[in-house]
Parts: sequence; C-alpha cells; structure tokens
Amino acid sequence: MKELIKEGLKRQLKIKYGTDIEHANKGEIFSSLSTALMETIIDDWNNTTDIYRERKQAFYLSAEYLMGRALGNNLISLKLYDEVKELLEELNVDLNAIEEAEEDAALGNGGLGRLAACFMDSAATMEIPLRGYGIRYSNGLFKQNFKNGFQYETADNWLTYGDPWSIRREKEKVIVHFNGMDVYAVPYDTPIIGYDSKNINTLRLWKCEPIESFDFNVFNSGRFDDSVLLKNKAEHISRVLYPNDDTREGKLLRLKQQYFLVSASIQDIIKEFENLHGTDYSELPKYVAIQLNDTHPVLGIPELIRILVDEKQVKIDKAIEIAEKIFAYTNHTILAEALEKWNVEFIEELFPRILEIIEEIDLRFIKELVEKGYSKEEINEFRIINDKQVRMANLAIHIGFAVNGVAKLHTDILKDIELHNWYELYPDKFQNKTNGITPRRWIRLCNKELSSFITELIGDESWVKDLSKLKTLEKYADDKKVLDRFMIIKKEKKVQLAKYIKETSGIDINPDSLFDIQVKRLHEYKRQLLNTLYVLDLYYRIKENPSLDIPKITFIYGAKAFPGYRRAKAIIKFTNDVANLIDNDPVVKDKIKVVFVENYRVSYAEKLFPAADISKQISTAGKEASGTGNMKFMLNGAPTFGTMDGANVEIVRESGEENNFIFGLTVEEIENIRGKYSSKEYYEKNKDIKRVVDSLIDGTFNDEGTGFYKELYKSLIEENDQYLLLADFEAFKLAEERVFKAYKDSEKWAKMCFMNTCNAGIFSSDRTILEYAKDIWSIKPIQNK
Ligand code: 26V
Repeated sequence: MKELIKEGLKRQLKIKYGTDIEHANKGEIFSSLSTALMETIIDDWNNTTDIYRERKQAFYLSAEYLMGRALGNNLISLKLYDEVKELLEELNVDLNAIEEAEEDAALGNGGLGRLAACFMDSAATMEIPLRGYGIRYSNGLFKQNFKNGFQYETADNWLTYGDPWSIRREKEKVIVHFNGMDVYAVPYDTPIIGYDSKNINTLRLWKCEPIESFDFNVFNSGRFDDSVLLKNKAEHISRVLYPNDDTREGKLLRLKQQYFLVSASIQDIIKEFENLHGTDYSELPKYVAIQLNDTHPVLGIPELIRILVDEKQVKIDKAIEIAEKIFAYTNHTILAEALEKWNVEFIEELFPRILEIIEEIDLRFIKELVEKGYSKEEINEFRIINDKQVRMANLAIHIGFAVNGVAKLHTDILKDIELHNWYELYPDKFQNKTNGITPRRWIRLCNKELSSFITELIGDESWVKDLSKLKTLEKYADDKKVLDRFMIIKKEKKVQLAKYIKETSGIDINPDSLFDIQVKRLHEYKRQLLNTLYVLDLYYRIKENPSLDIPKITFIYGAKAFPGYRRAKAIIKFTNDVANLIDNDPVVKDKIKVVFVENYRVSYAEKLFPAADISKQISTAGKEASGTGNMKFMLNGAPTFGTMDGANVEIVRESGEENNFIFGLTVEEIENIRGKYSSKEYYEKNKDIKRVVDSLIDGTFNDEGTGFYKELYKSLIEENDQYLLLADFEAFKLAEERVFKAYKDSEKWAKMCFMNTCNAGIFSSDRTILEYAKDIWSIKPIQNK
C-alpha cells in the first residue's frame, strides 16, 4: 500500500500542480496525497453504494455539517496513519504539518452540525446505510479574530485550494424550481470512511448554480454586470452558511436555502427509488427513512407530497400517508427563539404550491382534532399555520412518525413541558436518543498518546469501535502506575496545547497550571459570563489576600458569537478585558490567567479537549438540550464542572458524582422559583456579587462607547437575570473550592480523571446511531465484504 500511495502522491503532484515533492508546498502535498488516497478507496465506495441500494436506506437531511479536517481522520479510519507518516518521512515531509495545512470544512455553527458529522462517521463504521444530504456552502462559518478584545468576522474561504475529498457528480444534477427562477443543484459527494471497515458511506452536498452561466444577449449589448445578475442570484443560494437573517432579504435567502436542500435531496431520493424499484410509490417507506435534523429541512415534507401529487399522479391522501411513514424529526433545542416560524407571505412568494400543500395538511389536521373533541384554544396550539406563520416544528411532529430529544433530561422536558400537549396527542411518537461523539476523531485522532496507552491496556484496538470496552479499564483505577502514565499523557497534551497557543497567538500559558476550559458557541444560556464574573471575583479576592490558597489556574475560553448577537459579543469583550486586567497585575498574574482563544473550530477543539483538567458545562438547568463537548472532555479524562443539565446528568450518572463537580439550581428548583426570583436581591445582599456586577458600569472596564457593558449590567439587574447567573453564583464558587481541594490531592485527582475516561463508552455516537437505526429507521447494518 505504501508504495502505491507514494506513487499516487508523486503522480498527483505532477498532474495537479506540475511539481514534485521537493518543490511542492504543504497545501499541494495535502491535496495530492488526499487525491492519491481517494484513488485507493473508490472501489469500496462504489460497492458500498451498490449494496446499500438493495435494502432500506436512511437519509439524514441537515442544513449543517461541521466536518473539520478530513486527512488525518481518513488515515485513521483506513488504518494507514503510521504507514503514510513513514512514507512522508522518507520524503522529508512531516505528516503533522501537512494535516495542519488543511482548512476546516466549517459548514455548521456548533453542536447540531458537529453531531451530524459524528453521525456520518459512526454510520459508516457501524455499517449502517445512511446517506447525508446538505448544502455545499462556498463560505462556511466566519473566521473570528479579536482586535482590542472585540470580535471581528471575516469570510471563511475553505475552498481556496479546492476540496480533494469530494467528487462533483455533474450527471446527477437536478433542477430546483423557485417562483420565477430555476436553478441547478449540483451534487458533490464526499466519502465517509468506516473505521476498520470496507464500508464507505456518502455525504452528498448540493451546490447551487445558474441554468445559464450568463445572458449572452445582455452581455453582447455591453451591459456586462447585468448579464451575470441571474447567475449571481443563483449562486447566492449556496454562498454562505446562515446569512444574518435580521433583514427580510436575509430571511428569504435562508428560506431559499432550506427549500433548495430539500427539493434537490427528495428529487434525488425519488429518482433512485424509481431506478431500483419502479413507480409504486406506496413502496417508498419500505426503502426510505428520512431524518430531519431540527426544523431546517422540514419543508421536505410538503416537497415530497408535492412531487408525488403533481408529478407522479399520486392522490393527496396517499401522498400524505406515505410522508407519514418516512419522516422523523429530531429536536435540538427548547429555546423558543430557535424554533423556526416562517411568514406565510414568504413561503407564498417563493413557492406558492408548497404553501397550498401546507394549508391542506393544516385543514385536515384541524378536522382530525375537532373529531377528537379538542377545543378551539387547544387546536390553536397545535395548528401548523397560526398568526400568518408556518410553525415548522408543528408540521414535523404532526406528519413525522417519530420525534426525538437528544438527552434524557431534554426528552423529558419536551414530553412534560414544552411539547406536553403533543405528547398527549401522540405519546408513541416520542423517543429519546442521547447524543454521542465519534471516538475516532475525539480520542483516536486527537489524543494518539492516550489511545496507544488504552490499546496497550486492553490488548488491541477494538475499543475504537466498541467504546463500551473502556469500562474494563476500571480495574486499574487504583493502580498507581497506570494513573501516573495517564497523568503524564495529560501533561504532554497540555504542553502541546501551550505550544500551539504560543505559536498562533504569542500568548504564554503555564502547563503546570490547572487548565479549566469552556468551549462552545457563545450564548447567554451557556453562561460564559458567569464564568468570567467568577474569575473577576477571584481576581478581587487575590488582590485582597495575595496569599489566598488556590492552585495556579488557566481559564481557557473558545467561542464564536453570532455577528448580530450584541450581548454575546459583549461577553467576549468583557472576558478579554478581564484577561487584560489580570495580565497587567503583578500580584495576580502568576496565579491565574485567562485566555480566549481566537477562531475556535473543530481543528482547535482537537487540541483543547485532550489538554483539559476541567470541563466547564455551566448552562442554566433546562436550557442545554444535550451538549456534546461535555462528552469529548469526559472521554479525554476531564471531570465535569457543571449543572444538572443536558447530557451532564447522564455523564455524572455514568462516572459518579464523586468524580465530577456538580453545582447550581436544578430544573425543578428553577421551576419552583419561577416568578419569585429577584436578581436585585442577590446583588444587594451579596457584596461579592455587587462588586463584580458593578465593575461593568463603574469605569473599571472600557467598552469604547459601544454600550456593551451597560447592556450586560441591564441583562443581570434590570431584566432580572433571565439565565439565573446570580442565583448560581455562590454555588459556583463553592464548587470551585471543591475543585481546588481535590486538585491538591494528585492521586485522588488522577483517579477522578481516569474514571471519566473509563465510563465514557456510552457516549460513543456508534451507540447513538445504532439506536436511531433500530428504533426509528428499522434498518440493520449491511457489510461491504
Ligand atoms: C440556535 C439559535 C439561533 C438564533 C439565536 C439563538 C439560537 C439559540 C440556539 C440555537 C440552537 C440551534 C440548535 C442547536 O444547535 N442545538 C444544539 O444541538 C446539539 C446537538 O444535539 C446539542 O448538543 C446542544 O445542546 C444544542 O444546543
């Protein structure tokens, strides 16, 4: 194999770049090596596609896939990593440097998109016939940089050097009709390589292109700009992930993206069905299950019905019945503002026929509810169209045959509170599918040191695709030699992270300090601000008492704020200002340090999770649907410092409360204080709280006239602290005290960390995807031999 790849690499360098290994740069080597590897997998890929077609397949429809880099991961899955590393060494090339030359494919915002990527990997490894459908955004999530503590955004041009891991399938393009404009959807297929398997699944991403590349006559008449107007209009559709949708234009574009994705995908699915099984569409549910990743692809429901009724002459009753057997919906959030509603007017403007179909579904649903004896008010709650808006979640729950939450607590909240009326109407539709993470990327690739040690202890590498085997390591939990090795590896990963931070931002951090890490999207409910208020309080206390007994700590943050989300941006600026305050204080700076890493993304995450001593998961209880970062930390041996929220609850249950630091109000307690809570009381009664909150407005910090800090103050005091930061402040401090105490006892600490790794097996997305396959899609694994 080695020689084959070496030849392939040389050949590709020559064909693609007209160069050789001595003269090529890293990007060229990355691209050529990737193509050389592609050459070796095509047969397995095609075979897998063929054998999957024989039986029922599942299709994952998602507006986001946060894939990160491909090269390293694919080498791991192909079990070629060491071989390729060696062959490059023979050519005087460092594989690691080549991996670093790859741009992240950041076609997602956060957890939801990363989950889709983990599912792709797990489905291939578990040999489940699952194909992903998404959008090939030309620009992924923006790049973030800080100037003077403020976040700035620039375009992410991940395709500048092409994408050697995808194949454009010109022959399989389809036309998507909008009111007044037709466009091509051109598929780009990326292989998803199963680990230690010959199964290679497909992620198919659609690029939007114009039917005519320019208007010949308009161009000829000298109006050059006008001649490409339509081309540009089409290309905007897959230009960028989630445009700011504050404006009407932005909202329309977002809606167009959603329809573009589902129309192309459903056409593709139906075409494949017809080729294999003919035109008896009542057979469709026998061969097709479609998972809707949140509400973004829910227009797929009326689109399927439209195609069946308008183009395939199926009666509408039958078409709806078919749809009811095909679609399943995953809910990823209970935040009201994230549940999508679309103005009827928009849908009508862009695709009037889709609106007609939604109206038809709505009317039938009302009739059904009236027959069941529901009151008008109750019916209004259920209606798909209400107040001139289409409620996408209602459409999905009504038509879908399954609805799932993403962690036990989250599903319970859906059933008992948020979607209680729906649960009473359709109790059998509701299921829980606790999220998971792929062990290939999140330990085997990103923590090779720990992976080798685990392999040594277990005896082989089988744990990488059966993560439940980690449990067998518990027998070493009191073995000093094992724990020592475990902690030496942790230290090594901390040194590597420190080096990376130094190289990329010039900031020095001390690998002998406790690394306390909070990385995730920036959102008020995730309470990065609580963390920063705590750090500021700690700063003041050290100032008062320079001999305060605490370990050296580095507080690390990573997060992007949505460009239009002012408060999130304010929290970044505030945290950076606190970092500065500390850096400039000779007394405090040797004890604590704050670093907000720039441009947090999948490839950065791979360096952060293995280096953590503490996993910070401090959302207001009930708000974080699951979290998956929490699982990545756990797997790499970091105790959770967190609230009883999302999957934290299950993490703690698995690894033991004694091996984590749980604090704060529970969902129940929060329910009980609803209406009674007064943040002002906490602020006035607790002088530490008052001191840190006042620092937002007393001139301690300068937000340069943006009004950011007044706004944060307002959210905490005048708007009664919606996310209960102040209510949890004291509990947070006490939990930190527990951390300090535990950290001092290094043997006990090592065991806590180790127990987290031992008990992380259940959080493999292999487990999750097998549950989806069995309980929702009714699909069994099929092996490519
Ligand atoms: C989206 C938005 C967009 C507008 C501004 C406010 C806002 C707030 C939340 C969201 C969340 C969108 C859905 C999402 O990403 N959910 C995440 O899904 C993960 C995978 O299931 C889960 O682990 C996270 O807890 C959940 O937040």
